[in-house]
Amino acid sequence: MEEIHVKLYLKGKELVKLKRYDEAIACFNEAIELNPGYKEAYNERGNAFLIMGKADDALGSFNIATEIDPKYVDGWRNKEAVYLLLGNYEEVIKCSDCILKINPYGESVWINRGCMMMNLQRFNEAVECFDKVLEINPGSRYAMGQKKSALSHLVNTHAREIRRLTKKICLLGNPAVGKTSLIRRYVYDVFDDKYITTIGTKITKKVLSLKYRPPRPDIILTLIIWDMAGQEELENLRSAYYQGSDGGIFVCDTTRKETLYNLNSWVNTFFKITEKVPIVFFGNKIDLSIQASFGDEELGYIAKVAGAQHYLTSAKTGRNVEEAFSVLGRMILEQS
Ligand SMILES: Nc1nc2c(ncn2[C@@H]2O[C@H](COP(=O)(O)OP(=O)(O)O)[C@@H](O)[C@H]2O)c(=O)[nH]1
Ligand SMILES: [Mg+2]
Repeated sequence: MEEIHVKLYLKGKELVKLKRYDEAIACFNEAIELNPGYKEAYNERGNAFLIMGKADDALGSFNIATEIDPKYVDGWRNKEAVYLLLGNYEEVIKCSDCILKINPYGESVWINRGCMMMNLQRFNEAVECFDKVLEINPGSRYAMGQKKSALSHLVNTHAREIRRLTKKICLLGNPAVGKTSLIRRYVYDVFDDKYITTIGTKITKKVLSLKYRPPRPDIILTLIIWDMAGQEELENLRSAYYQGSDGGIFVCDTTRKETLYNLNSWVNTFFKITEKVPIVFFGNKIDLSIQASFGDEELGYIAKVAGAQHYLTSAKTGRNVEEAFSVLGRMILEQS
């Protein structure tokens, strides 16, 4: 016979699957009332809050879970994910420290920590992390590549003045316009798959090296690209997702006119959360020109009204993808 609090916990998990988050949270609350030390219930309640976009409440739940059991790795992982979502990278590192205290041989934890150090431009520490990975798994090509890249950053710093910047951009637009495909086309360096399941968001990075004529220093720009994993419809999640963005890419599908007309409403909700940051419009799937329902002129008009540049792109053939992303990168730099 399962105890009542366990039953409530399992029911809560089922309700989360059905996207009935409020009811799920009520179940977890009841389970916690019956068993105040129920760390798993706190953890799942945190996940439910997170899916609803309530990052602070989620953090509160995960905090209690790790207070109940400081060796509760799932709780630390989720806390790490919230901080990543909020862009608080220092706290992300603190969480990974705690996870590594519990399990010093977690290869993926060291990899993530190394990537985070790269983003914070703490290249010495990044090298240490990738060395750890190589200690655990001497054959890791990924770690070898990352270590080499961290070392080259260290060497280059001494050779010539370089500015390093990290900027966050979001891709927005109706479901199925090609946001995920565009990112995949543009970025090969998958930053961290782990976070998809927890927060419905995928984060990838692309490092751009921009050369300028001296005395202007060259710039190494790390774009952290945020992609919603099919959660576009979740209003609450969006504000957490948009927070702290330095630029936005608004994507429509040239074979579906309604996706063009929706661009403005995506821009409006975005600018409610962020400051006025640079934006670019992509008219994607241009390879399907036979099925096109609008073209450059219409996209150009709507972009102009919003004060954005525009590109016709194809994630399938790669047409204009690199250029369009780079233009946004340069626009962000002009502003910083
Ligand atoms: N022909 C063509 N298909 C595309 C292009 N970009 C995306 N797709 C397809 O459109 C569908 C939705 O793409 P996805 O990237 O998941 O869209 P998202 O929901 O905006 O992230 C998938 O079947 C893709 O293969 C493109 O440029 N050309
Ligand atoms: Mg997608």
